[in-house]
Amino acid sequence: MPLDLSVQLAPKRKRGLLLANPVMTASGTFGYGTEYSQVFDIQKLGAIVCKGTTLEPREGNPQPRLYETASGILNSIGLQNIGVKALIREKTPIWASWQVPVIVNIAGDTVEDYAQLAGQLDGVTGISGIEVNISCPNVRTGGADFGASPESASEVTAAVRAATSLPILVKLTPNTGDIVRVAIAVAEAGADAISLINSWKGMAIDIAKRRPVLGNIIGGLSGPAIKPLALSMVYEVAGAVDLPAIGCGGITSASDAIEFIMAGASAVQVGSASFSNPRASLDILDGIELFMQQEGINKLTEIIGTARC
Ligand code: RRO
Repeated sequence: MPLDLSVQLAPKRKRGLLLANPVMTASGTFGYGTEYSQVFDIQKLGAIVCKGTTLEPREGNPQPRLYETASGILNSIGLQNIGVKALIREKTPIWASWQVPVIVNIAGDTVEDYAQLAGQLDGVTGISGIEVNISCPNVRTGGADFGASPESASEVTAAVRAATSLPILVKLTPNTGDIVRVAIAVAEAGADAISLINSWKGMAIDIAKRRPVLGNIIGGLSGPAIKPLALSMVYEVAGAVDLPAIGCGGITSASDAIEFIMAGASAVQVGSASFSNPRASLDILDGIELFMQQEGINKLTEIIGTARC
């Protein structure tokens, strides 16, 4: 019997967001998908989430913007992106010919920015969903500020909900007092699924220069260093909210991905791992299939949340 790895990420929406498998790429680590299509067959993935997109193009933060840490990576890209108009003009016609669904990650300075972005993307062929980024640690205005409180997270989600009929994922920040309360607020405001987590605030200092390493001083930490932290947040959020959770944070192997799924995630996003192994997402998918074969599991949904106590 062929394995069924499919997952539904927007069960409450008419059009839904059905993925052939649970392996997605994390925003900001996979460009627009086109870059990696030269490297492996990206059509096999569950979904691709593109780089955070703003109303206007952005050049990003001063260099250096990346720094490797123990089991992790600090970034302060600062939302460098081509802007929504170029994205619609140049990228969506390519995505429209793909089998793999593409989800557009959006970020704004104001609630109105998010609503405008969602409105412009609504109905564009080649876009299967929107991921609302209320968790970028590297911008002066907006970003993680919106994800820090249930009230502002709810306001952004409601504005996006009102502006589009596309499925909405909301990506949460760990840099908040109570991520569960934020998750409940965005669920009530109309999110279809919750992605968690974005990077943790972090920094490094060059002791010879006696200066911060990153041009922006503080950045976001991702990679294996944050995996146990992300996993516990996914466990808690999945237990508190009746929406699909999408686990993200240091997933490098199939067993990492399966841990998140057993904690309650319906899907996973592979981020930093693609930097050291561009095929990491596909390797993880292959590993999940192998695990299912070895364990006699026919449907991936059978193992979602099975480690919950
Ligand atoms: O561009 C970035 O610096 C960035 C973004 Br938008 C984000 O959501 N998460 C992150 O770690 N970096």
